[in-house]
Amino acid sequence: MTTLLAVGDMHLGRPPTALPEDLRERQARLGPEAAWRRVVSEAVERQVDGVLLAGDVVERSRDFFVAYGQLKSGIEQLTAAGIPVLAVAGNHDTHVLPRLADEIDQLHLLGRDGEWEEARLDDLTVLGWSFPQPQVRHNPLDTLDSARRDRTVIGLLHCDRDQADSAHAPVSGEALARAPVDAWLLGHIHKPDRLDEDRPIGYLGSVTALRASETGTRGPWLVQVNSGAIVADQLPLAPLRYECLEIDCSGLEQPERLGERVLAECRALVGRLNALDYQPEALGLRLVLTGSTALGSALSEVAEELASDSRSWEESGIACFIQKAELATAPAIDLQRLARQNDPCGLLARRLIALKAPECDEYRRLIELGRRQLDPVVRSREFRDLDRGLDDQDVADWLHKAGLTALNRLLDQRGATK
Ligand SMILES: [Mn+2]
Repeated sequence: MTTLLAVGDMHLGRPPTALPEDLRERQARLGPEAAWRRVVSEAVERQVDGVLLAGDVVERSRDFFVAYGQLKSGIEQLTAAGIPVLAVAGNHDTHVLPRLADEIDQLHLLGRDGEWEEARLDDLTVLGWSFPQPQVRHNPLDTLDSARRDRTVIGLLHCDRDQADSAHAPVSGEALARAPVDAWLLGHIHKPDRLDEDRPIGYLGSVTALRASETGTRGPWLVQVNSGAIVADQLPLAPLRYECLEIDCSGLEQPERLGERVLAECRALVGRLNALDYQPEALGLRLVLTGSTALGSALSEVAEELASDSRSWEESGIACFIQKAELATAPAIDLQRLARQNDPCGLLARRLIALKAPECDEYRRLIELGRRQLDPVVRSREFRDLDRGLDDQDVADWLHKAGLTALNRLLDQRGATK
């Protein structure tokens, strides 16, 4: 059996964002560098046959020295344990990764200058391609020799899947499936795929949360190849984790009691995390307040207060903090009854009802209008590197949340009977 540890977007040099003040001084233990240290120890402990890095290993060229120090010490430990390291360059580290590979002998860069390259690793062939310049508008698979290889082939590639207009090596899922490769381990998109098929093809994801929106399990993947059968499992090694936590506020009598509710939910979540083999050092909570409640804006004030508190608390060894709190409660009102009113509240109520009914014309109209507003935001420069693309459900959810907030405020202002 051959075992590999495959690492997605690491972005050495990028500080983790959205940390509360008191955790900022522990940044070095929560960012990509700490994730890399965990990856290295894990690889050594498991005595894997190789470590693969799927590009965007380094955030940007000016992180040359810091990345050099961090990569070198990890790679030295791996080399001492007899573990080779293979990497491809992505759009972030197009220039810096080859320079680092020139300085660090044991870092083997695959596919320099955009030429596909094969390397032998134990019983496997690893096939890789590196970004020759930060923007690549053609599909790198166009130049891949389609002949079948003798050994099991693992493809290592940084690319943008199913985004034909992308400047970051656009590749179709179909082309990946057609290639003479038994598993594709991809970098670029920070959200990991499931990789649970017989022939795993997909994104490894960021190795630790770099932004608060990168919720859920993050970490390297343990890839085991046994006479041609490939199994990939994600190891939740990330030192920093974000989770969405839904808090049902129905039945909450006073807004001040929200804190207790949050603590109870957080404790349950930490309990689940503690049952895993690895624990994060810090856990950022993105609260979503749901349920129906008559507390309205009083609840929203308390939620804002919780979110603006820039301190963390300790729960079973994990530093927990609230990164944001979003109000998605339904007013404790009868939407159907309100919808019969001939005023702004009635109009909002009718639209909220329509947003839950995809089969009606009004739903289509609202989605169309919403999309016109939201699409430019999603495509804007700031967000373009995130997982983009809005489906109808996303648009409906955004509109529904916004509509509910507006309705809550309106009813509050009027002191209307709810
Ligand atoms: Mn990238």
